[in-house]
Amino acid sequence: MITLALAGKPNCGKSTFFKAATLAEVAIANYPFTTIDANHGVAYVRSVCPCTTLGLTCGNCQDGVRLIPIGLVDVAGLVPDAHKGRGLGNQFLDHLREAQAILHIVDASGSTDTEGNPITPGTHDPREDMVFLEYEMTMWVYGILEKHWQKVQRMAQAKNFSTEAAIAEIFAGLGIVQEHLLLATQGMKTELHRASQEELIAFCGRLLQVAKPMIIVGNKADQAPPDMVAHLREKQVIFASAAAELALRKAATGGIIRYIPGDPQFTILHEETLSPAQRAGLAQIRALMERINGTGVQQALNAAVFSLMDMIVVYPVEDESKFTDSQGRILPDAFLMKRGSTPRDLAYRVHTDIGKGFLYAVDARSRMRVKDTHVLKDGDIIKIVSTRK
Ligand SMILES: Nc1nc2c(ncn2[C@@H]2O[C@H](COP(=O)(O)OP(=O)(O)O)[C@@H](O)[C@H]2O)c(=O)[nH]1
Ligand SMILES: [Mg+2]
Repeated sequence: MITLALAGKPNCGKSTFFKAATLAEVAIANYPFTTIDANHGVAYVRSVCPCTTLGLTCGNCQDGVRLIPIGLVDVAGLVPDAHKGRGLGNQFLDHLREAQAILHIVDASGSTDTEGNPITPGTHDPREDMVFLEYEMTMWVYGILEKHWQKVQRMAQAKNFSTEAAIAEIFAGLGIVQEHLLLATQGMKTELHRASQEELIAFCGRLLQVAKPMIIVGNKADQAPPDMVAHLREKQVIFASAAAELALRKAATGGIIRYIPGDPQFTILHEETLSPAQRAGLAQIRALMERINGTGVQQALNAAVFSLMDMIVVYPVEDESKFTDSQGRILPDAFLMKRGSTPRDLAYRVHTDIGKGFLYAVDARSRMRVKDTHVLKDGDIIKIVSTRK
């Protein structure tokens, strides 16, 4: 499963975001418990279910909104010098290992200092936090590399020694592969094993950019001063209010409103049952949603998976005429796959054996066979024909 990490300094709203994102209204069959432990949960990306355009009711979506599970990690707050072991530094960095991409939560209201202590709203510039998080992460990676560096340099004297391969091995636990290293060394003037400390640190920064891509979420948008909003917009920040999303998901679970995560607005179901305080709270949230087009929580999750990681959704089926699995369930699975994936990749994703026995695939919509070099599109419904079951 794809996993995203919520990173940031203390009190920027990571846990609120985590709670909101993992509070599912519907327990989806395979994932009845959305919170695995205090820091690990199941969140969802939102997609359009193909069943509606096929004139079917699949039972796996809510009015055509398909929620596809992803893992979410609420990471310990990061403070300056975490890479030197300050605060919960090590725990922070351990959590990052598990994630393929990062949502950096910043406090867009500017009401917390660098260490996360409350201060007068609007007095801290969250752009500083963006620089500092990148620095801490880079120095952490560099710290790991530095420990092995002398050995790498010694070994580089030998023939046929690949510095890239050695570094890939050092970082294997971080999910860093050779491809990331090739991207990070592109354009380097010096051979990697001869790089200066400065060059190595820069290399570590690039390595992180490719191996752990990041988007910035400007949380507490409900209290963000307009000038800060303008500055953050220039940095492609996605604005959000985790607190608003949490309130809406709770209200939806309680039957007070109709709201599917990611909707630009909500509908009050029983106006007469609301207390004046509830009514005022919902009115504030409504106004915020008009300003930022929703609460931003689902938008951030979707942006991370579909834009940053460039994933698509593919639906494997066994009966291509009925769009079902062998038990008659319509569109039972929705898989997130890297854009550029082929039917053979999908076969392996369903099961290694099915991948090994892959013969060909059928596009369920057109009922046509597709080549195994065919590039899957978002929303494809595919039957795999394999010699193995
Ligand atoms: N105004 C506002 N406050 C928020 C929002 N999200 C979180 N908070 C508050 O920020 C404080 C810290 O939140 P928490 O989730 O514990 O932050 P963490 O330390 O990053 O996990 C709490 O008082 C939250 O209620 C938001 O969207 N708007
Ligand atoms: Mg927290």
